[in-house]
Amino acid sequence: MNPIHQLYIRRCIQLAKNGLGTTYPNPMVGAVIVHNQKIIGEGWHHKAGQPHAEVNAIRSVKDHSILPEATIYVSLEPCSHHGKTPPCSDLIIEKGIKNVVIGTIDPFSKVAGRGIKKLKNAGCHVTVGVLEEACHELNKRFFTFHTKKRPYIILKWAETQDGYIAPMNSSERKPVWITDKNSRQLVHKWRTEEQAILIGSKTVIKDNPKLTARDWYGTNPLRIIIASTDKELSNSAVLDQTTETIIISNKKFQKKNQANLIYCTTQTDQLIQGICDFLYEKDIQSLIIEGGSYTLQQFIDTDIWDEARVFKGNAFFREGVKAPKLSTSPVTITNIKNDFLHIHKND
Ligand code: AOF
Ligand code: ZN
Repeated sequence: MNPIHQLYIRRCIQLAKNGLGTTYPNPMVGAVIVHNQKIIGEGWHHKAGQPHAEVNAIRSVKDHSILPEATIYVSLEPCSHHGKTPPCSDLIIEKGIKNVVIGTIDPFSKVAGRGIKKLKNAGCHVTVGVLEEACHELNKRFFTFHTKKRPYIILKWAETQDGYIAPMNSSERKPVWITDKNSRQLVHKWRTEEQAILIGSKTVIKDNPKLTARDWYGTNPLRIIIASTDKELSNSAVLDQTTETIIISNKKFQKKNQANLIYCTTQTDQLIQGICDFLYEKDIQSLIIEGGSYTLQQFIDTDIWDEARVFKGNAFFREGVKAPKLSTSPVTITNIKNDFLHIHKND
């Protein structure tokens, strides 16, 4: 593969990452415009509803008269449809840009190759599949959502050296910390990167967490709680109505919807699949699950998860709540440098 193409697509990926956590339900996309081996324009997609990466890159070019001799590099196929914004492929054609280099195809059904077709039909020279794997990885949430019709699911927990996530009796309604302050801050950063966060009611009762990203700069994720009754959740921080919260159950609730609070009954006995279907309908593309052990294990046992991030603390509890077990699928551990294991499920 052409190393120059790879260089500029790598730059597109770098630019795209500026949108981590803010582009939902859109993907992160970066674009670079090159003329005579010099970058003359750059852009990325900031937020759904706002201009796409290609538009921002084209707008950043001072002299539009040289665009017909330039090459545009984009990490994702330029769109072909009228969504919240007009089609990028039309703009590329209109500006006379003849060379287009694309990282990967857009899996969104309204695009899915049509952008490439439009460009080719207009006489553009199109190269597709440069650093394809990296471009795919960049938008792992968006790709999983569109191909598997469910959110990208990250499991997160912290366990002691002897494999417990909580001590035997912790009835204080606050968490017993296994990890240090830095890892807690890292988790808050992670919360800003995902669209939603989910826990079971046992964790609400035991730890009374807020599930916000207060130790980091960014947006709080949508809170999702699996519960059976209203009583389980009374006087809980997750009901403070500061952030949108969904209470999800396979039983009927007495309560009516309130501000920032939605009660949802899944129609199915298969709770985990029901949750995924519900989140797909709501356009939620990513979910971080922060416990407890029972809830995490339900996702593992139904084999509906993509990634696990497991902290190992120094403590020994000797007894308590056992940590979940990743038993159903082969996995790859990709990150053992830091203080958490980064585990990816192999499909
Ligand atoms: C691109 N460049 O930077 C992005 C693209 O509602 P809209 O108009 O914002 O369209 C959203 C869809 O456009 C999104 O689902 C994805 O298929 C594509 N995103 N395409 O050419 C971009 N963000
Ligand atoms: Zn577009």
